[in-house]
Amino acid sequence: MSACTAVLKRCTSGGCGRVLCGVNRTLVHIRSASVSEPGTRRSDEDPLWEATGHLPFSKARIGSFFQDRPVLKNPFLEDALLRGYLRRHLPEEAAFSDLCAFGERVANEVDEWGRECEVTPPRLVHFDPWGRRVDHIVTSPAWKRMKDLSAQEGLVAIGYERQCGEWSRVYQMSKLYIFSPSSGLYTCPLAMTDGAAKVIQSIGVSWPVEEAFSRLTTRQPERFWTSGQWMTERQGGSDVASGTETVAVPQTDGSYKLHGFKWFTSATDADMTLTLARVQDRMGATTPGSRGLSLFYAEVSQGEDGRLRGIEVQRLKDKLGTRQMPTAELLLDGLPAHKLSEEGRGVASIANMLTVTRIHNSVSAVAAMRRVVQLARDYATRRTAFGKLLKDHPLHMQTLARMEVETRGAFLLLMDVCRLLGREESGIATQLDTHLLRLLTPVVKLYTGKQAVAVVSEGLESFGGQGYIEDTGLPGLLRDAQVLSIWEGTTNVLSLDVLRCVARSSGMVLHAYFTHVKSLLASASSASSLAPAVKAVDSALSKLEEFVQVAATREPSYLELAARDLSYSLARIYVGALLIDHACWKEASPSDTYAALRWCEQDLCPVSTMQARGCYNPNTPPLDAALVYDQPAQGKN
Ligand code: UCC
Repeated sequence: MSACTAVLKRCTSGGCGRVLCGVNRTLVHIRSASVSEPGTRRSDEDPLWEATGHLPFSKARIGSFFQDRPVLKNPFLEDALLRGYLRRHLPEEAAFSDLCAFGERVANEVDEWGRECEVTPPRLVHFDPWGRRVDHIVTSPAWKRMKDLSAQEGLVAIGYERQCGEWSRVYQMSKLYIFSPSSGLYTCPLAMTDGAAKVIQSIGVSWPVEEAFSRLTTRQPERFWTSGQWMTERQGGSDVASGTETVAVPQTDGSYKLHGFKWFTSATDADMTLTLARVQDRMGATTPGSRGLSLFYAEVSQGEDGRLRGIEVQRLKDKLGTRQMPTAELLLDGLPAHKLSEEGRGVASIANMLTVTRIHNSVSAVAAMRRVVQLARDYATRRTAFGKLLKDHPLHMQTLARMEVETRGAFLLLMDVCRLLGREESGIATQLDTHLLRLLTPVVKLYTGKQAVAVVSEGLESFGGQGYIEDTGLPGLLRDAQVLSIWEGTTNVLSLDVLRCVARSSGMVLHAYFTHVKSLLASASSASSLAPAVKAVDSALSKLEEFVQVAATREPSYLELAARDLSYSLARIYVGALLIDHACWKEASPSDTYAALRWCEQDLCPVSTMQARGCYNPNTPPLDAALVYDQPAQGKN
């Protein structure tokens, strides 16, 4: 007779009454029996029930199988490509061991804090108990710990200490990449902090931002500041030039007071911000458009009454994801500020910040892909279906392998942009490097932002229904990925930025691109195992050159319609060349070659494919619009 049947039998024969009398002992028994860990079997407790004679009338019997959860291991040690890339390029052994130790900390300590940030989101306290307006944004203890950790680990500082010379940005971004999916979105304030430090450095580290720069880049938690980047107003965040209403009123001491309404301010618990505003003249008039915008620095501080100086927090945003982080609507009501740029040079001055935050955005995107792949492959060693582990189902492995290829490609593109940024900041960038950095920054941001959603979504599916369950922590990965194609310029806005930099450089950025891809392919020409990949990239590059030649003779609207496909083509071809290059490295693995071959099987030049189909012809936009606004024909139901 099974233990279960025995219990049932005793219950129906009146034995349950005796259990009721022995309440205390039974409760103790139940509590200790219920703490078994998921995945452990509980058969050893069954004889106990029989021996004590206490019937578990209040104990639901829920079976003995529990699925093991996926386990996060050291994300640095688990990442063969990251380690290979760094072994190939990074000369510093110290950086390598720092990343290894940090990976251990992320897996064993930080990841739990990230979860705590998610389940304890920030809240806004408008009033104190006596009715005074205070506007306090209350964040979780874990969020505050993330700030201290960020300083201690030098997550911003590494980029400015430059201990690894031209590879310092690669080192810094590798650390952020390990941190990002466990950071509870603390990578967002760090992105803006890094961007602000970069802007200050490019303008000149002097009064009134000398102290701020040292705080943004310190490793001392008690001194560390984060920065906001308040660019979006109610008219929107893309067309900054016409959407910015905020005015700057000059003060007699040379400072300004800002008045305006910032509609999306991320990580609003920052200590300072960089923001745009229009300087008012004596008559109260301002200059419209981009030429009227200047860049301002403001500290976020409390007055003696406990209120924020010159700021009212209207409300916190209720968002799909990034819930760990406060995002607020702010009324600037006389916020004291200092002008940092020349008048009318606001957008150009904040562009350095955009470069850095777009790279950070890409770090988060690739890191999300990598994290979901790491968890999915671990889970595949624990989950059995149809008589075998998931890892032994070829179709499941094919799906994970496709995610892996996508992640590898995105990673190499990201690291190449970090390499270029590092070269520029070390003063050794060639003109080709500078052009490439300008062109590839919007490309890496738009491509990885989009791919992160696809890969993370696929990753969730690989957990079956559990991927859809909130307290596994998996759905948050997808929600947080969704913002990455929106923040810091949407896919279309960045595609237009690609066209803008092509036009402003008179095509020089494209010239640099073609030159560099050709040189990568040339050094791979003797690797026979990579021949199909080299051929595919070479042929796609020729098609891209042909497209550019044709497009140059057409109306600007032709290129505008092709902008998105062009950006995708730039990304796919470049990534193909990088994967080939990495696979040619003397210590490369067979998987590096396989990844390159697989990547190059896709359409590497969609802009040429679409051009051949007439997708950018003048008759297309009206047809697109007619399709979107399709109406039933008159007289029909
Ligand atoms: O999303 C937001 C908050 C998110 C929170 C932070 C997350 C960080 C990542 C976290 C990871 C975990 S804030 C809002 C996001 N909004 C944007 O990113 C703006 C999107 N719009 C654009 O990028 C547009 O292209 C604009 C605003 C730049 C276009 O403005 P204009 O005024 O029409 O621009 P112009 O006239 O084309 O350029 C003005 C000057 C030029 O310099 P000069 O005058 O010297 O020729 C341009 O060359 O700015 C220069 N410029 C640039 N330089 C413009 N864009 C760039 C650029 N990307 N790089 C270098």
